[in-house]
Amino acid sequence: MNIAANPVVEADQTIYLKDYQKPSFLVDSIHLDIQVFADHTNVNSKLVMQRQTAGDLVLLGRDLELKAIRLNGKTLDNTEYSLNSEQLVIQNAPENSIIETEVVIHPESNTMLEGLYQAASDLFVTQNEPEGFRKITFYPDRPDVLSVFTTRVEADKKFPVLLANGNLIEKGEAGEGRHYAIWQDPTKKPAYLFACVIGDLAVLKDTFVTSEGRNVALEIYAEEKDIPKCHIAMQALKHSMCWDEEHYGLPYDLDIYMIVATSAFNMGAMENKGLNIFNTSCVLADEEYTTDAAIMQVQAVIAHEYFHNWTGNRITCRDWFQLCLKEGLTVFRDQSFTEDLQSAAVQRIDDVAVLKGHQFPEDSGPLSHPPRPDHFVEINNFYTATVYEKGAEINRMMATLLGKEKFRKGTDEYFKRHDGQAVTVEDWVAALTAGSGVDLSNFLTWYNQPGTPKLEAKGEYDETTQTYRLNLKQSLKANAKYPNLKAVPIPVALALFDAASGEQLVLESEALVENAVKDGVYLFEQNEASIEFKNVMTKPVVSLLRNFSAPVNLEFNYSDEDLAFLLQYETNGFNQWQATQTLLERILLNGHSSDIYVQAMKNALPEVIKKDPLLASRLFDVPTEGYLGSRIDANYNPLEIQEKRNSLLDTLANAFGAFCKEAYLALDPANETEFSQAMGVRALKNILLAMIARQGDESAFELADAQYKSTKNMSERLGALRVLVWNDAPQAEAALIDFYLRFKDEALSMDQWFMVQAAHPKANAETIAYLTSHPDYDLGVPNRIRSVTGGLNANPVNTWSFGVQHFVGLAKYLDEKNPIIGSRLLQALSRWYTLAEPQRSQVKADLEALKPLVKSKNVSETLNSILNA
Ligand code: B3K
Ligand code: ZN
Repeated sequence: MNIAANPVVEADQTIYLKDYQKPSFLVDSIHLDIQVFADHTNVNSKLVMQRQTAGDLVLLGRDLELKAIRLNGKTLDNTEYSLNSEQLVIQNAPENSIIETEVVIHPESNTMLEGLYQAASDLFVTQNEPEGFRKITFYPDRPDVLSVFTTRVEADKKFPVLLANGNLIEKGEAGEGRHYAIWQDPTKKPAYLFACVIGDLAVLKDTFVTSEGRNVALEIYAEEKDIPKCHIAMQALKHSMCWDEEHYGLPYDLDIYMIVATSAFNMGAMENKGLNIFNTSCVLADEEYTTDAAIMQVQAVIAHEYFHNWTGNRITCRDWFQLCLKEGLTVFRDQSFTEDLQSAAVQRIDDVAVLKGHQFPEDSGPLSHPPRPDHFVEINNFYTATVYEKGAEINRMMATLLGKEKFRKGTDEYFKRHDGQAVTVEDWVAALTAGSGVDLSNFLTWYNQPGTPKLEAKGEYDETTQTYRLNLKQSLKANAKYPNLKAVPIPVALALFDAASGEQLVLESEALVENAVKDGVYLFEQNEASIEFKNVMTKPVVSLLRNFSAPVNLEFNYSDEDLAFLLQYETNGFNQWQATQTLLERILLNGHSSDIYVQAMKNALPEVIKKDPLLASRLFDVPTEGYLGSRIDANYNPLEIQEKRNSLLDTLANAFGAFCKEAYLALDPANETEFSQAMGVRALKNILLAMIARQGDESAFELADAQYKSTKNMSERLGALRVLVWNDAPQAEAALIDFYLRFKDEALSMDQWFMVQAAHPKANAETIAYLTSHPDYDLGVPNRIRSVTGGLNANPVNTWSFGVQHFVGLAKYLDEKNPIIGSRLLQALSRWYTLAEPQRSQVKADLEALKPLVKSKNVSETLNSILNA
C-alpha cells in the first residue's frame, strides 16, 4: 500500500469550484444494513458501481472502523487499497465493481449531530447534508452520485420505530429481542438525502390524494406528549402539497411522507427524501406552548422541506458550490407560500428584515461571499444568509421581471429538462430563459459576485415641461478578491403619487419615454441610467423599490414629509413600513424631530389596524441596536447607540401618550376569526403594553400581570412576562417562577424562559452565568445554547463586553463537540473590526488567543476569515 502515491485530501485543503471533475465511478444501487447496539453500530454495505471516466475508485469515509472490504466478492487486504482519515482509494478498479464493506461506528458518542447519532436515550437519527453520510459508511459522498437505496435497519425491540427512505418492503424478527425493517427508495438520490430513524416515538397519521390520484400516507413522529402539537404541521404539510401542485404543477411522487421530530438537531430541519427530520422547534406548534411567530415558522419550514422534494431532491446540485440553486429557490418558494398564509406585506417585511439584519452585514464584512461561492474549506460554513436569503432574492427578481405566467413557463422547462439530474446555477438560468423566452443570463452576475450594490437615485421635476426625471446609478464597494465587479440587473419597482390627493398616478405608456417601465418595474442594468415620466401635472411623490424589488442599499433624498406621505398613502405595505424605518433612522441618527412620524402614524393607524393589525404592529418597529450597529463601519460604540435608541423609545412612548392605553384596552384578539388577524392584535397589544410601561404608567404592570394570568396563549403570556421582567416590576419574580413551574417539561417554552432573561436590558455577566449554570441549561442541545446567545445578542453592549468571552468559550468547547454550531456562534463576533478603540483591540486579542486552541475546519475557517477583516 502506498498512501503517498494517491490523492490525499488534506484536512485544511481549500476546494475550488473551477476544479470540479466528474466522479470516476457511479453507483447504480446501494444496499445498506445498519445494526444498532447499545455501544456500537455495525454498517454493512454493498455498492454496485460502474466506471464513468478514467481514474481511481474513491470512497469517502470519516471516523469509520473498517472491518472488511471486498471487491467483486474477493476480500482485499490492506495492500490493495489506500486509506487515510478521509478516503479509501482503489486503483485500477474494473469497469463494473461491486464493493462490499463492513464498518463499525459509534452513534452513541457522536456529539456532532452529523452522520448517525443518538439524539436521546430512546432515539437515533441521521443528518447527512452535506457530508454526513461518509460517517456512516464508505461511499462517493458527493451530490452528483445518485443511487437507488435499499436499507435494512435492525435494533432492539425497545426501539419499535425503524424508518428509512422510501417504501417499507419487509419487516420481521431478528432474534434475541431484536427486529428489523427493510425500506426501498425507488427514486435515485444523492447520499446526503439518506436518512434512517430508530426509536420509541408516537405517530400522528393522515393521508393526502395527489392531483395524479396517488394516495399518500402522511406520518409525523414525535414524543407521545407532543403529538397534540403536531396538528398545525400536518395541516401545513397538506396545504404545501396542494400549493406546489397549483403554483408549480408539482405533485408528490412517493406513497409515504414522514417527518420525525427531535430536539437534538443543529438546524431547523432536513429534507431527506420521504423522511424529513425536524428540530422540534420547527414542527411542534401549539398556542399554549409556542408563540405565534413560532407557529408561522413551523408552517414555513414544513413547506420549505416539502418544496425541496422537487427543488433539491428530484433535481439536485452538481456540487456544493451550487447550494443556492436548491436553497435560494426553495426559500423563495416558501416565502411565496407564507405570503398566502398571512398578511403578504408583513411576510415581505419580515423576510426583508432578516435580509437586511443578517445578510447585508454578512456581505459587508469578512464573511462576505458570492451566493455561489467559488471556494471553501468547510462547506458547512456556507449555509449562510447569503446563500439562502440573497439566493432567494435573485429568484424573486427574475420572477418579478417575468411575471407569473412566464416565470411558470420557465420553471416548467426546468423540471422537464432536469428531473433526476444534478445540475448547476447556469442550468437553472438557462432553463428559465428558454421556457420564458426572456434572456436572463445577466442575472448570473448576481450569483457570482459578493457585496450589496448601492443604488443611488435622484429625482427632478420640471414644472414647465411637466416631466419627472429619475436618475439612477449603481455601484459596488471595491473588493480585492473580486476585482472585476460588474453592474447587475436591478428591477426597480416604482410608483408616482399625486402629492395633493394621495392617489397613485397611472403610468400609461404614452407618459413614458421608450416605454421603459413595464407593469411598474424598470429594469436597471447599466452603471447609470435615467428615465423620464411625461404629462406629470404637479410635483409627484415617488416610491422606489416597492416590495423591496431588489436586494440593494437605496439612497434617495426623500424629505421627511415625503416619507410621512408614503406612510399614509402608499398602498404597498412594505414601502409603508420602509418609510417608518427611514424616518426613525433619521430621528435616531440625524437628530430629526419625531413629530412628523408620530402624527403620520396617528393618521394612518386606525385604518391599518382595522385592515391589517399585523402590519400595524410592524409599523411600530424601531430598528434594533444590532441592526443600527451593523450600519456603522468604523468607530462603532454600542453604548452610544443604546442610549440614543432608549431615548428615542422614551420620546415615542410619551408622544403616543394616551393613544397606547386606549388602543390596548380597546383591542381584543378574541374578536378576530382569522389566526393571522388575531396574531396581529396580540402583537400590537404587546407593543402598546411595553409603551405604556415606558411612559412610567404603573398601571402597566397590573395590566401585564392580568394579561399574564388570564391567558392560555403563549404570545400573550410572553409579551406580558417581558414587560414585567424587563422593567423589574414587583410581579416579575413570581411570574418567572410560575412560568418555570408551568413549562419545565416543555423544552420549547423553556427556551423562551431562558431567552427572556438573557435579553433583559440590564442583563450582565452574572445573569448569563446564572442561566448557563442552571440545571436546565444543556450544551448538548443547540436550541438551549441559542436561547441564551439569542437573548444576549439582543443587547450588543453585552455582546461586545462580557459576551465576547461567552462566545469564545463556546467556540472553544464546541470546536471538538459540535464544530458546526461552534463555528456558527462565533460569527456573532465577525464585525469586531468596526468597534471603537479600545474595544476593537481587546476583542481582536481574544480572537487571536482562540486561534491556537481550535482544531476543526469549521471553527478555524471562520476564525481565520474573521481575523482577516
Ligand atoms: N438542507 C438543510 C440544511 C442542511 C444544513 C447542514 N449544515 C435544511 C434546509 O435548508 O432545508
Ligand atoms: Zn433548504
